[in-house]
Amino acid sequence: MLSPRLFHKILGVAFFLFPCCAQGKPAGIRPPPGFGHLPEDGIDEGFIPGFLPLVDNKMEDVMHQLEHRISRLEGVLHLEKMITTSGGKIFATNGKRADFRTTLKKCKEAGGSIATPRNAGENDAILYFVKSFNTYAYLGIEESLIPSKFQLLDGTQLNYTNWHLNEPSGKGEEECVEMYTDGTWNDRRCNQNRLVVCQF
Ligand code: MAN
Ligand code: CA
Repeated sequence: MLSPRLFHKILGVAFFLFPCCAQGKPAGIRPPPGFGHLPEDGIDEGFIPGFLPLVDNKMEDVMHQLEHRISRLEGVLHLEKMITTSGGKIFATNGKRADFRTTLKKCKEAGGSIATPRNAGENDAILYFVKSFNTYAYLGIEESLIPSKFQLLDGTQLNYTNWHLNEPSGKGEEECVEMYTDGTWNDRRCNQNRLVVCQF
């Protein structure tokens, strides 16, 4: 999983390389006094024609270096089966088990949320971890106030489901949802230890 430390390291590098952005100012390097042109109001803002392309090239260089570094880090995380992607989402696991509440907390602490499949592709991405760790995983889905009616954690309706045959079966007794090793879902009590899978 992309740990907060790693994330902060990447941010740290970015802010180190772009100190201007860390202070919320637009990127740019001011040329020395006397080299600027005069804008409409006649006040010298210190612009040198032909200077910005140099800055742009440097920026592009730095961006490529960052992209290359991030893609190598992603390579390591893929190799270790800690991340996988689907669409724009990154799914990640720390390979550990936790109950539902602890999983929510762990994912939030890492800057993400519990894995919530919104389509078959995302379901497969989560299934990849469930299979490789041979451990069921809780999903970001819960029973609503209406027994056997499940919803996303923000209360919105499910547009995609993959229930196992004859599930959900708990009728108010099983408020969480776990993914089986075939990718199908079962409603289940929230106190089991399941693989922690987050999305970012
Ligand atoms: C157990 C639990 C239930 C599940 C049934 C299926 O009792 O995992 O959630 O519905 O098995 O037989
Ligand atoms: Ca069930």
